[in-house]
Amino acid sequence: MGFDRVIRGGLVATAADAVLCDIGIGDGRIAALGADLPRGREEIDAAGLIVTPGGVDAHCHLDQPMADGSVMADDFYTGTVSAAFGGTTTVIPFACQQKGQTLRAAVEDYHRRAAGKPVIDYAFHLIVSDPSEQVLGQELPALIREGYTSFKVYMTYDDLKLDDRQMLAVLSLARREGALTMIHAENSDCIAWLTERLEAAGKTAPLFHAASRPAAVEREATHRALTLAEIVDVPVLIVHVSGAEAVEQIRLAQGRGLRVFAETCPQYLFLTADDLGGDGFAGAKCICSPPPRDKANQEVIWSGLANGTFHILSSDHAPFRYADPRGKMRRGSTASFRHVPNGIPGIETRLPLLFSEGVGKGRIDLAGFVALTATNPAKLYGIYPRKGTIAVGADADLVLWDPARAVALTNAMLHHNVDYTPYEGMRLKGWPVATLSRGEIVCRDGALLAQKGRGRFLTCALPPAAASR
Ligand code: DUC
Ligand code: ZN
Ligand code: ZN
Repeated sequence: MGFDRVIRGGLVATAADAVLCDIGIGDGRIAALGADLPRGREEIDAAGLIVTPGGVDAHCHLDQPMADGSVMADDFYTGTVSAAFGGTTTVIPFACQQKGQTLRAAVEDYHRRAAGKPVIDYAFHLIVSDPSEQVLGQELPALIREGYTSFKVYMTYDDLKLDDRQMLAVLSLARREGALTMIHAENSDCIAWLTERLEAAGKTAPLFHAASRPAAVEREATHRALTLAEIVDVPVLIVHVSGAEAVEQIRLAQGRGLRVFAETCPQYLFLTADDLGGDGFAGAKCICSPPPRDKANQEVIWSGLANGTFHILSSDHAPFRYADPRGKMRRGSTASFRHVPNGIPGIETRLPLLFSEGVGKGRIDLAGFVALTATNPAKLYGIYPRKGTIAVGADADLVLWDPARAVALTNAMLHHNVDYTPYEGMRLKGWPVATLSRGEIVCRDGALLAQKGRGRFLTCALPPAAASR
């Protein structure tokens, strides 16, 4: 029995090593790895290219209903097409419970939103915003057992936040059920107080978003989140860590032997708070939370990627159009930063940015790149080894990189439905030239070859890292 496809002669990179070899693909899976494999029905010449596992973007927001009336620009079609062009083959967005809504209704609604649209495979995290007795006693345990094994909780945002007591209740359920809790760590009351003072002083421009959420706000909440997790004795993952002060808390806890996982995002490597101060309202394009910090903090984040503090790098793609009454300009171009939807697009640029500026500039090695962007997220969220690696039996989710391709990033070349990229004009070296999902070529040399809706929903196993001791 021959192979459906053979990828021939690429440098095949995993989180462990990189080897020049062929990849034989059959029935959507990797069937063989080795030198001089027999010819396949189709041959892909990968000489001079690097082959990595398809990226797993374990923190992105697609078509998520928003309580403030803003509307995300990307649905499960545009978002996954954009992801695929950027070398990502699995996305894990969030089924978000609105307060008063059952978790089950949130999940069902999110499946309806996804139906018939994704071009790559996808799983769901949950967002628990209303941990009622019914949710904690019945819905959440049932959903975890059905394969929704990770959920995010917020310490800020009025429509989503939990208080410490609710956090403890949710964390102890995670411990009992073996689920992984992702925590957005910012101190809500401090943000509200600072925002009021800034607005009273007329400081409402986008730049002041950063001043309303200084590093201390993130540091305190990170410390508190880790303390709550320690009290319950449960592993947690701190999401979108922005800088040195939160990193210090995480390293302290890790050094004390607590099982603390951490995620960061490209915006904390490539943007600073100054980017929120662009002409007029333009800084709104870079409003996200936590906000980008400064160059010194960027260096600390780079070190954390290299030294193992961080386990995953996700996009936190939260797509709002800029010149749009449903997006960043929801309340016009003179609105207070408080009314600007939080989030920036980045589902397509996540991997190219880290490949070029991380691997290309020697800040991380190729194995580290694969670990941070594919293998670790797959392991942390219970879809490994089907996803996140190149091994016999794994899904043939693969990316072919041309390490020599020079690209000047423009929004026009991206495939999301957002009218800007915060990285406009950046010069990168290295680009994904083909992406395969379950052995099918989804995109190649700028052309989309996938059928809408071909992506499959993945249930997640209990994450081994979240198992209680
Ligand atoms: N912050 C979040 O917590 N979620 C989406 C985007 C953002 O900036
Ligand atoms: Zn968040
Ligand atoms: Zn997010």
